[in-house]
Amino acid sequence: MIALRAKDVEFEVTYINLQEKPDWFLKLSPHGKVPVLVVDDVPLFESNAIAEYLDEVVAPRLHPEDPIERARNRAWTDFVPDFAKGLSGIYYTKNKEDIQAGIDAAPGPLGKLEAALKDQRGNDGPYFNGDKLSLVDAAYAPFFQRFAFVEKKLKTGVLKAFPLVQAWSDTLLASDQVTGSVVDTFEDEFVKSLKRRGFYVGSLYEENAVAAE
Ligand SMILES: N[C@@H](CCC(=O)N[C@@H](CS)C(=O)NCC(=O)O)C(=O)O
Repeated sequence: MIALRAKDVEFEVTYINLQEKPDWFLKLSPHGKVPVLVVDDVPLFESNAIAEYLDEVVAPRLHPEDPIERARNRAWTDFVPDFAKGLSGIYYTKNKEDIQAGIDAAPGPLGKLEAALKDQRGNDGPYFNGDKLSLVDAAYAPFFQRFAFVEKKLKTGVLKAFPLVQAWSDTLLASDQVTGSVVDTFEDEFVKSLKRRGFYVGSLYEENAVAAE
């Protein structure tokens, strides 16, 4: 969605209830996962494959023009699952004690990302490649968004030790292309899913916990 918005493409969105996936969706999505982009009746799946397709067919180019830089951006996009696990390891936990284990593990992937931003990207930001949002930004942004929601409750401060990662996250969270990529109720929906899945952090949103703030 971020890439579509950055390219100003006209598109229609259908949100899927992942608890009750409709049959038509399961026919389109081989792994039963979102996102899926249907182009001329052909379903494309996997975020990165969709983003790469869009970048090939719709201007403006969001990947760097230079093949070496492009390969390095793709390599850092491949790191997203490790990075996402580093952050979600903090809040996808069933009890309070496991949150600490997540906090202890997060500096591993965050440290690698900090080093990439410091030594490898070759610019001062604020986006990964400089002054414009690119596909690597679009790949990381959703995970920074979710972490920012729970961080309001957990207040772990884990990003503070990684100032370049923190600054990158701040930039992405302030970008219209990122904030406009989700429905207005996204935070509420995310919190509902945390509660439904029985994660400890969900309990911090109970009526009393909110009122006690
Ligand atoms: N590697 C896939 C992962 C997609 C994914 O995990 N989607 C989640 C939502 S963020 C999903 O559809 N989960 C539903 C399920 O697994 O049943 C991609 O990047 O597109």
